[in-house]
Amino acid sequence: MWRASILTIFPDMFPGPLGASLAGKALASGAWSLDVADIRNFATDKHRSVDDTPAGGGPGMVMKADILGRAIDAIVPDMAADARPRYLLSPRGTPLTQARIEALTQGPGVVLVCGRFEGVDERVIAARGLEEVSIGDYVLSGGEIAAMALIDACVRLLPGVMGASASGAEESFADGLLEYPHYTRPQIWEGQPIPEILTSGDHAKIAAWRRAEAERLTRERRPDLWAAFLRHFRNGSKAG
Ligand code: 6GU
Repeated sequence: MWRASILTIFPDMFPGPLGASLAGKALASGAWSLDVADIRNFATDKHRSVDDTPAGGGPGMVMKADILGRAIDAIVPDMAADARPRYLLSPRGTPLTQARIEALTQGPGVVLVCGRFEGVDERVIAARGLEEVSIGDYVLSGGEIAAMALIDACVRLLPGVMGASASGAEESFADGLLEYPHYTRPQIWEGQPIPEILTSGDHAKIAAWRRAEAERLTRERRPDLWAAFLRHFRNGSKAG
């Protein structure tokens, strides 16, 4: 079973939204499993402190290598036997993409360390092989919400979770484009009709219209994706 292990100083935040909706149903039905460890349980002083002032001075606090190291060792007792990648959620990380999410769902799961404070002692990141990943170019107060976003993106791709809605194939990013616009009844809403072509019954024309709209939206909203699309899917080795 696909297993997500979370290390956090806010264990009460989980499962949170992952206990509801699609991910929650999949969790209840055994499509994936979640375990959450409280990093504070691995502190040794009477105040159970997990952070300390930064070496060299400066603002904020740094998560201690000894405490986090022990927490990781408890959750992953045999690193050689546990093939799950170990991620540190951090705005400093490399960006999470749909391709990375898809690759993760092909494996046995993931270990997620939620950073807090100004950062995590660099030595434990290196010694426990933590790969830093980010969910976007903005700063969250901690990695917990980012961890939930990562897990949600993975779980919906697990076998059986999306069921009949064989979506995957047509959604945003699947072919490097944003999704085309959607419409449903009523036929006219606030004076605006559904685009005529969608009610024409001509499936080839509908597919061509959707493709053109997906390309237009990608060009207008995401010039970065559009450039990558032109490189990969037109001039590159992959087929269109
Ligand atoms: Cl993964 N963590 C935090 N704390 N902030 C973020 C982030 C992660 N991704 C974007 N901002």
